[in-house]
Amino acid sequence: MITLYDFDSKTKHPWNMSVWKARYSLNFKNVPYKTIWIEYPDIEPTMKKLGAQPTGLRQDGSPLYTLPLIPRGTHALQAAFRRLIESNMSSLGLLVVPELIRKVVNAPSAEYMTSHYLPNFGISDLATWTLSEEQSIAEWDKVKELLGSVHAMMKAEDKWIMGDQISFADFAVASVFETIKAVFGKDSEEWKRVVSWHDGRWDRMMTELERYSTVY
Ligand SMILES: N[C@@H](CCC(=O)N[C@@H](CS)C(=O)NCC(=O)O)C(=O)O
Repeated sequence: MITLYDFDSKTKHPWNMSVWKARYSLNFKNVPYKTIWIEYPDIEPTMKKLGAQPTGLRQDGSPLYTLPLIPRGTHALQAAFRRLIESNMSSLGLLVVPELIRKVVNAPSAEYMTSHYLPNFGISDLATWTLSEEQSIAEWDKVKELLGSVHAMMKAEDKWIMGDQISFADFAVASVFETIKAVFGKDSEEWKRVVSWHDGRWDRMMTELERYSTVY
């Protein structure tokens, strides 16, 4: 049986968009798997023990080990689409990372994210840091713009990015929504606003995808 390594949290609900893509794919393909929950500082030792390779390099040149962990090939088109989404995630990062640290993740991951992620956003002290109303609107606008670029690639009647055909690209987009939902909550203003964007396309998509979002 496949083991899917995911990030643990206080909510005991998966929040990480990278891992959500893998979960959606496994559920969609009906591949049996079991989730194992770990903390950020445990990724590297766990992967080394399993003999898994690092997925990239940190800025200082040292190897970077990341989740999800289950080796898998991906079609070039899907990979390009995923890169489009991921290369434009800095606004979402600024909106969600501080909230993840404050509310969602457990202490070991909160510490890890504080030292490894917050400096990328220029945040030195989360206790005193807040995002102004104006900044928040501007950052959400950028997230909307990114999703709008996906919406613009699709015809109004298309249910999925490839038209009638569901694909990994849909899971990559839905995973972004899963992170927003996990961080702000499904009753939050933030969630209700984002799923209503682009004529309710995302609300329909997330409702359709509920059947592939079970956490095993
Ligand atoms: N290319 C990978 C990227 C995965 C990735 O960047 N994971 C991050 C969390 S979003 C991670 O595990 N980071 C570990 C760290 O920062 O030490 C994918 O999307 O599958």
